[in-house]
Amino acid sequence: MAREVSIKPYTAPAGGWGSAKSLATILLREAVPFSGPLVLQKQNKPDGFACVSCAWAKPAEPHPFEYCENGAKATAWEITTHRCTPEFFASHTVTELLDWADYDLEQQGRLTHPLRWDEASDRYLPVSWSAAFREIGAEMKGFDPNKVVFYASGRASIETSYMYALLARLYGTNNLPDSSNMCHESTSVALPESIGVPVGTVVLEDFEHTDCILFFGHNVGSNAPRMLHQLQEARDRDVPILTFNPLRERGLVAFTNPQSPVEMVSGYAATISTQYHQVRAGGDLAALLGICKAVLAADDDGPRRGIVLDHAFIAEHTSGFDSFAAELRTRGWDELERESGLTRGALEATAAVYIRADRVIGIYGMGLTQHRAGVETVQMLANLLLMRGNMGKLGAGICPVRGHSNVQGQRTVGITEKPELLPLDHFRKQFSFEPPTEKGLNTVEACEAILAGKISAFIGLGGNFVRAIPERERMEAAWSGMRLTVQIATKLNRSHLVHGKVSYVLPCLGRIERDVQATGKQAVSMEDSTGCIHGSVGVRAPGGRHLRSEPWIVAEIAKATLAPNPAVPWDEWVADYARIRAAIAVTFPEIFHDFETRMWQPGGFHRPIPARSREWHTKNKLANFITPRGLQEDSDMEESSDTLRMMTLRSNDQFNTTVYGYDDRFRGIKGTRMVVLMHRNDIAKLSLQEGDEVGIATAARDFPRRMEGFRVVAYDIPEGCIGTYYPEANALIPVWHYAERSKVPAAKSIPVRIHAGGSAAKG
Ligand SMILES: Nc1nc2c(c(=O)[nH]1)N[C@H]1C(S)=C(S)[C@@H](COP(=O)(O)OP(=O)(O)OC[C@H]3O[C@@H](n4cnc5c(=O)[nH]c(N)nc54)[C@H](O)[C@@H]3O)O[C@H]1N2
Ligand SMILES: Nc1nc2c(c(=O)[nH]1)N[C@H]1C(S)=C(S)[C@@H](COP(=O)(O)OP(=O)(O)OC[C@H]3O[C@@H](n4cnc5c(=O)[nH]c(N)nc54)[C@H](O)[C@@H]3O)O[C@H]1N2
Ligand SMILES: [Mo]
Repeated sequence: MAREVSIKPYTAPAGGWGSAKSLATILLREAVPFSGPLVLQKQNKPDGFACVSCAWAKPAEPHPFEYCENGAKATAWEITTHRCTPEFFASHTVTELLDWADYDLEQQGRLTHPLRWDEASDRYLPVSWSAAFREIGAEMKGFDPNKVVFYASGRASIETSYMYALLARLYGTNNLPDSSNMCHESTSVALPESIGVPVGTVVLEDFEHTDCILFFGHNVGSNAPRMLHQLQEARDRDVPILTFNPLRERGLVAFTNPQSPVEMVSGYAATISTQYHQVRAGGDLAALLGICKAVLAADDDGPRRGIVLDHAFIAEHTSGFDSFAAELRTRGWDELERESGLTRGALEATAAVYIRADRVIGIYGMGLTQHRAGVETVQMLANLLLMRGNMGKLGAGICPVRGHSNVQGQRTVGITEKPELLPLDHFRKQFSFEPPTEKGLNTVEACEAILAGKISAFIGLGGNFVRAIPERERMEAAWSGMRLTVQIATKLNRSHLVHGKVSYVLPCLGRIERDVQATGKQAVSMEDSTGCIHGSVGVRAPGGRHLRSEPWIVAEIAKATLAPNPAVPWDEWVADYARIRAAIAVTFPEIFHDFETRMWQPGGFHRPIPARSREWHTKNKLANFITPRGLQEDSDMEESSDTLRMMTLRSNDQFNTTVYGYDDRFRGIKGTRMVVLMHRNDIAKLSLQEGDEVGIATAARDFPRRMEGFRVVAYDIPEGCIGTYYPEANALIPVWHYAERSKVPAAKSIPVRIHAGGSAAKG
């Protein structure tokens, strides 16, 4: 399909009329009938469904339209009237579909039938549910449990996730990688050491009391737009927002609330960021260290000597301050300026605002976690907050912005490769079995094991694994070495087409659809980015009569695979999801006691976060200042004067690997995703022109990967940094290029070289 490409700067605010128009386009594209908007009114409401897009918190008293442009797009994507039927599969071989773009695959609409790959015709053919489970069970019985991978993408409910994790453990493995291994695992490793919790400490109420917000590496306007309401309200109270992002993201510059008629008509736009620092990709560790250094210097000397730091808090609640302070004093500004790409003056300006505020929130996203030093960088943000006691008080704290709508909840109820995080004793007692204690594979380790030919089967609870991970070509080639692949999904994607010798695609209900089981209509639950757990009920008729709920599919795989265990009542659980919740409450009583009633409280209920009340569940029972070993990024690759640091980004028109369309409105890019955002000086240095097509090659020894067909776009981005879109550019990331301590692929700084004269590639 030829698309018109247009690239020009976008100057309108985030939200506003652009948002309204974009939504109308998608409703039309998904052929969602007039009732679509009625469905949207139930989005994020106490009696409705939790949005299937991002994990941002839902207020107890929702706005009449508690959804954003991108949440509405995600809804339209799920309730689409397009269907991907057996007729479609009859007319295309799998090999043929491998040439299709991600957009075109998902645009076929909802999967309608369980499918089995037929080797003779190279097609997916419909299969009955019972035959599918019989065959999957027979295959599964023959494998070594540690050679099976149970992947989960962060969308499935708490109930499904609990069952899925239990299935893997009853089967005998902790191989439970999930999308958070590519996302906030850096947070889950960093924060337990710093403050004794694996999740953020901030809840919505804190936004009403904060007097300063630090905002690192998250594109709120596209990826958690409902948070713009909290940011706008804070700005109405004159709260400064200090932003660190290599790109000037529209949503962080200005916002018009599309649900405010006055703002829409008057063209009013709130200024979001009061300081905007275009930090170098991967430069946040140095930037944060510089801010900490300036805060310490203000306490050492000057008019506020001795009163800048919260000395009482540091003495009573923390450990490691002295060696941290010594480190700050040793670091030279030259080094910090070079690594962060920011001036000492800029970092001191942030410190000056920070020290005037009493209640500070630090927010961050993938710009911090997807780096070699992702864990250390998150810990440095915690250090900065701890210096002035900005933990465990109203209006202050740390706020990782989680990705998928239930990714945090999945980890809470057992989807993790790390058995030490679980109450194994409870599992033993509750289900009379010995849970495996050997650490399982996370996402990167699963990739390595698949590449090494060590994995027999891959089960996917949602997601699009081969598109989301690094090093696509090599991974895809290794994939077919697996004996069995099973994908539980709503729409066709590439991970279904690159398949094992025996392969099934099992179509499931989405969260927006009514789920009726033996005892009637069922509800499910999710945990949002602020540790708040709430119910969700589907409101729409199922997209097809062969679709089944995720709990049912998981239970059927379990029954077909495992020896019967009367302590695990799969059928009773499926008949009434309240029984799954009752089991969850037995396994995790501190978090889920009275689950059934509390999930329907307005706004849901909060899991306990001890750091909120200055209880530190760390090894030494104190909050810890953690000093990083070094400031350099990417010691694993060839960074030199002729390399550029590539960040892989999301557009405003995608949800992860789901491409809704080819426009990135806020960045002024229309009709293509094969672009490379570059500073003008870098374009000139390489004797290129805007609009040229170039190739990009990874700068790593023994990794001769080059991709062609990127169109040069001059952009407001620091010199030496470039931006491309995820997932297109994933082929350029080596599997071994990850955050050292969390194994999150370092997708935000890949050293690369640009070559002129690439030929056109598919967009
Ligand atoms: N509509 C929509 N919503 C989504 C998603 C989606 O794809 N579409 N995905 C969901 C998921 S799973 C997740 S994890 C989140 C992702 O949401 P984000 O955390 O926003 O992730 P990205 O879009 O990858 O972009 C990260 C931002 O970090 C900036 N950045 C890149 N490198 C650096 C750096 O080195 N330092 C700093 N300070 N900034 C940097 C980029 O310019 C960009 O603005 O959103 C969730 N919500
Ligand atoms: N280079 C680079 N790579 C990245 C990132 C990056 O920023 N840069 N980001 C990383 C991050 S943060 C994440 S979270 C991962 C995302 O990785 P994944 O979570 O694996 O990928 P998604 O694109 O979210 O998965 C989309 C598919 O999920 C299925 N699906 C949708 N809804 C449902 C449902 O309700 N049930 C079921 N069973 N299936 C459903 C559909 O079939 C759809 O095609 O990618 C990571 N990869
Ligand atoms: Mo994510």
